[in-house]
Amino acid sequence: MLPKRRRVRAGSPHSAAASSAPPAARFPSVAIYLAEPRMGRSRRAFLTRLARSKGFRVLDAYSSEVTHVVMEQTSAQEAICWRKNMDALLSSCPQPALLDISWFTESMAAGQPVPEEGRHRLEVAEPRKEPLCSVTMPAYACQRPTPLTHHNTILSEALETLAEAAGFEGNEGRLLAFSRAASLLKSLSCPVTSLSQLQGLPHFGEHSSRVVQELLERGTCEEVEQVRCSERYQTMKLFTQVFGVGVKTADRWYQEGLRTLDELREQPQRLTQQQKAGLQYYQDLSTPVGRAEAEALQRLVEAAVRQTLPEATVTLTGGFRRGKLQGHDVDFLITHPEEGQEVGLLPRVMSYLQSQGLVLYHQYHCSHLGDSAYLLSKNYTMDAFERSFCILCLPQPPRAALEEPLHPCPTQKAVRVDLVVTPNSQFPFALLGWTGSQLFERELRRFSRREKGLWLNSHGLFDPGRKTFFHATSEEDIFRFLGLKYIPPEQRNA
Ligand code: DCP
Ligand code: MG
Repeated sequence: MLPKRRRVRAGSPHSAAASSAPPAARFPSVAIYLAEPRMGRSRRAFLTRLARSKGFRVLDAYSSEVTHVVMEQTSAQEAICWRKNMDALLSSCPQPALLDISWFTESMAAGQPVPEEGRHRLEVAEPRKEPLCSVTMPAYACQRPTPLTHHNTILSEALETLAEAAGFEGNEGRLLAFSRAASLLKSLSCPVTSLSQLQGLPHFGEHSSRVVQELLERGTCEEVEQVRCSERYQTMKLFTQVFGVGVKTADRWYQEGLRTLDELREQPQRLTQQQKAGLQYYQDLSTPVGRAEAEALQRLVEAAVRQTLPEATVTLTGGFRRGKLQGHDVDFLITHPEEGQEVGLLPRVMSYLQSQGLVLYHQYHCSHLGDSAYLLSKNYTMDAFERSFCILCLPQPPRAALEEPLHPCPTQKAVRVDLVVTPNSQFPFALLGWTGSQLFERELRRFSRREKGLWLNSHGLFDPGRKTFFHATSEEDIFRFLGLKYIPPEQRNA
């Protein structure tokens, strides 16, 4: 036993012996480090001795053993920054608790470590990792904004490949399931780095989760790679890219053993006029249309419309209205402020374009607007507007003389263009219906029917109970009728 005076000193915070030879720790799971910056050296030494005297383990140097960092007059932001710098010096990353001096003084008073409460912690909310919370992620794509560029491209593209492949097999359910999961990823405000972040999100079934997990762990997904390399997927993609060829036709050709475009060209008797044109201009039509080209085409169409009916307007819609920089075609809506004036407009516009030598191919469909079965149809492909599916010839600006002198410079490019004429009263519905994306439209119609009991298509919004149509003067009106927050076109890239 120590002499009396010595014993007092050993227990005293002023004891030199206390700092040089710390007593055995009473609380082995707690290793405190007192961070000096605001505390100052002498106060730190005093507090160290005090804590040790009460059986706490206080480390002189920051190391991976530290479990509790105590700071004084330090903001949470500074504390995290400090810990980051200190952790950078260590090989492992201990992430000790960052605590205010209040935890320390309360623990000293209690003679034991007190539970760490929120008021003790120097923590700022770090980017939330789990889960991304279904409350903020509504189930329908039309209820949430989806930007063009997002944080999860690799994941969404993989799921979209599986959706596309399912579509090639005619499996609509699977196509929708993968498309909805992909679309959800596009809506997230941060990159997914762990599968747990997707917990509770709608549309994330077992299969989509497995694909995401594999991509997160290995960087690739075997199933997706197999699909991408398969003869079936590649051939179906090739054939359905031909203007006028849908999944059913492509599948029939595939079943018959056809694999290349040359094989198709060898059998012209089996091709429609549209497919022949599609094959003839395949090279150009499979090259994406740029925004500048879409705008140049708009000027050509506007000039033709002005010649025919000066007050009529031409609106660029489809993917370009959603802000896309490229597209597979260019979609235009034509209308006139005075209802009825637009009737018979399209054949005259087409004649004018033809007289200018701009039409390589076109297929005209007359209006079925008088047919109410069309107007109430839930099938989009039956949209009843007067329209023309064309291949227009876009003159190419001449290149600089020195540019690629060995290659002849193309003077024109074939571009797929859809011209659709709508009566003014249906214009907001047509605009909403033709702006897309395709999944956004599908979800909007599903939401209307399921959640609101209303039927929406590109002609109008119908209340089957009251047997009345809603009158809208803008897209905003339609969102309002449906009780939806307005989503601008550039956020409809579902
Ligand atoms: N549309 C639809 N359902 C379909 C086809 C089209 O709802 N089955 C709508 C939504 C599309 C718009 O018409 O966005 C135009 O069709 P496109 O096929 O031209 O699609 P995008 O313009 O969106 O894509 P891209 O940029 O490839 O042309
Ligand atoms: Mg388009």
